[in-house]
Amino acid sequence: MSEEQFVYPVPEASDLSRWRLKTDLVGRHTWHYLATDDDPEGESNVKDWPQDNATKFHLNILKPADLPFDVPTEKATTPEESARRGMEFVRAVQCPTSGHWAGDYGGPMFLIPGLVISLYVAGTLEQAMPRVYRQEMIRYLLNLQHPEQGGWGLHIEDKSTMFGTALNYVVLRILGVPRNCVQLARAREFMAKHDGAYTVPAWGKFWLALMNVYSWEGLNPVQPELWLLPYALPIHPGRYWCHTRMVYLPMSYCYAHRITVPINQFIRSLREELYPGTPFAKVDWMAARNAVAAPDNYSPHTQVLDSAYVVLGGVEACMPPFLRARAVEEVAMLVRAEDDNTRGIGIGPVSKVINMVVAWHREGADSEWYQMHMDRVPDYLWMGADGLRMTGTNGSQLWDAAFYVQAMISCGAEAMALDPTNREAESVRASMNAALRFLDQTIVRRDVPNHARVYREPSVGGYPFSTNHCGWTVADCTAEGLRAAMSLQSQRFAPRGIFRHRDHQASMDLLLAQQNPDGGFSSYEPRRGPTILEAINPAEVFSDIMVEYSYVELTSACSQAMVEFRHHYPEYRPQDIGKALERCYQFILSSQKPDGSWYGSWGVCFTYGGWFGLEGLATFQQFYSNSEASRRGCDFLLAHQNADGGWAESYLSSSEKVYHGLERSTAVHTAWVVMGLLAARCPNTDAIKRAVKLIMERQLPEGNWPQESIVGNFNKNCMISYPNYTDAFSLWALGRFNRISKHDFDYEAE
Ligand code: LAN
Repeated sequence: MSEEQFVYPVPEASDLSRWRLKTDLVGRHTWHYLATDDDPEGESNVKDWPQDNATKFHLNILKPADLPFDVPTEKATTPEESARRGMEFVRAVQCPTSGHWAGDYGGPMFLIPGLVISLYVAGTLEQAMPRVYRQEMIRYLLNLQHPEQGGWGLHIEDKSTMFGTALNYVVLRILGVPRNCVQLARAREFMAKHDGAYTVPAWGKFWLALMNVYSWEGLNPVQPELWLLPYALPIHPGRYWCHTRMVYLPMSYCYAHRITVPINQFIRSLREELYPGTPFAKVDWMAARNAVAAPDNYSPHTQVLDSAYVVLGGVEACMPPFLRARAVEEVAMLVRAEDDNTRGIGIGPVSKVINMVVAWHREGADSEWYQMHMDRVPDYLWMGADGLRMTGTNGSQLWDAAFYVQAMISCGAEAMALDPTNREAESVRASMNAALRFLDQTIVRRDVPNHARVYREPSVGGYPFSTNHCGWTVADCTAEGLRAAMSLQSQRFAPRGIFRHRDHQASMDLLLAQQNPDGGFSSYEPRRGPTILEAINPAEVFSDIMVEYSYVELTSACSQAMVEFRHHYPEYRPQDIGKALERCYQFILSSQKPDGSWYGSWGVCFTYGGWFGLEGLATFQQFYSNSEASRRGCDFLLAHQNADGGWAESYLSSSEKVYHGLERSTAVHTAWVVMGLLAARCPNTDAIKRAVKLIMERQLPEGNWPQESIVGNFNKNCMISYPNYTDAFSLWALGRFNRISKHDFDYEAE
């Protein structure tokens, strides 16, 4: 490009002291920028709404003086003291209204584009995101541009990919960054190296088509008629993994209508920018359909998929209009049902924003339906020290709360709360009771209306990953929520009757109904379709997304919940639980790899899987001493212990499915392994002590633990942040270690 180039100044951070994180009773969080006496931009006024510690912490501006305790200058010298300090900090940043712990659930880099493009299409960008938000989003994206490669990846630690680069490029342009700045020139260079944006993967093609900078001709068919097929056919979309079907559902609506924004000067310019060297009019759209840039092509098309697309392409050319019309009505009905059932939140960030386009297209931006969506956009926005991002769900509220609760109980919260001489007793009680109320607000107590008709499972008794208003329940969230609720409710200081016995029993009923025929547990639903459907996985950048699978983590979590439940309710469905447990056991054994490891699908990676595998075996009284599987599981982990005493894994473990250690251990990976080894009653207590020492060394003076490498994963190839893991798991590992070391490592005495 011949234009003069300049470095676009990365926007300065807005005044961080003017941001507020608001949480309501059910744990919904939204970020607000407040006006000051001198500057009316923003809501309310800073004087009327003080900034709390949780907000300050998330913005990285919390000062020692803000904390309700004195920050020590020396590191803790005993694991007991380390745990006490950690708990003190955690209580200080618990959200005051809801009783949960908020956190940045960012990481994926393909979410902002969906949101910004949808809002642009509907003409509501400024309404949804006032100026400061847009500036903060630009800052975030420019902060995350790859320093050498010049683009963006699938997630924050990834190499540059076409998916990340083409889409975030368009976002920056929509947000007002001029084309002739150095940063965008570098992104264009990356795209040019990979044949221009027409090699963007399928979901990218979709977003670019909505923006009128990709031809709908360049997309493989996404036909709504599939929804009219008999459910008995394995290919029926109602059988896909819920996230996949909820994304393809509104996508098929947009495809059927070939929704696109009108062409204007800006779009014309984008068309030039995205396809350097090839004029837009000359792009071969038929060839583009299956063109995917090399760095993106994680799950290449199969022969089966390509052949299916040829057939579907032929069908599309002669689709009878009456059939299309009927299919579109069916799809619109399902989209509306999803929006109503989740109050506009949706199951996830991708389907939410495509549903938003559907609502706008059918009823307009002023409609109550579209405005319900607008109201829920802030639920997905998270303000951090490095700018504003979109999150992977509307938060990880329930999931994190369940871990914090279990961690604190294991650290001896009950004894602390009941000790009249302990100056922290009252604060511990208040914190735990607030968490109990949060769990009570979050359990789902009704099914979705007419659930089978809209391809939903029953939900009563389940816990969602985020909030009750989202309402999609997840098996291991139910398991962890149930464990946390049962143990909190039975703390001697807990208010009685927050949960009824029937609530816990309903959770167990739901779990029992969710076991797969192979004995394992999958994420949201029992598997509905055959795994062979993976042969038509169209997403290119993810794998194993077409149907549910059984996972060792979920199976282990559900087994642990069943064992604890049986302890509280020995009379309730003992036979069913016994049988279910036996099948879990078989699944956990069968999912172990020959080298003794377990692949973790939702955390990075073998340390996560290993923790759940060992913990799962321990629920069946299978330990290092009496179980070959447990022994091999421990030995695998021990063989990867770092010189510094801990463990750390790169995200490459998840995508490449082989162990990729990092030299510098992290507190989270180390804590997972410590818990696994303790559960297995591993006799190598030296290894465990060294690991605990590392966790203690990593603790910050305030009592919390720093963020290290990214530790969450989904669909094998994408990573996601779990900032609350550092404190929750470090504490949990310390708590469990302290109980054992108290007994001089006599595991039996525990
Ligand atoms: C999550 C987050 C939590 C996660 C666990 C509870 C940890 C897991 O044990 C079960 C699966 C679950 C619920 C899960 C499923 C997939 C999610 C929702 C995510 C990883 C968060 C984001 C991701 C979602 C699919 C992201 C949007 C991208 C698409 C490919 C649609």
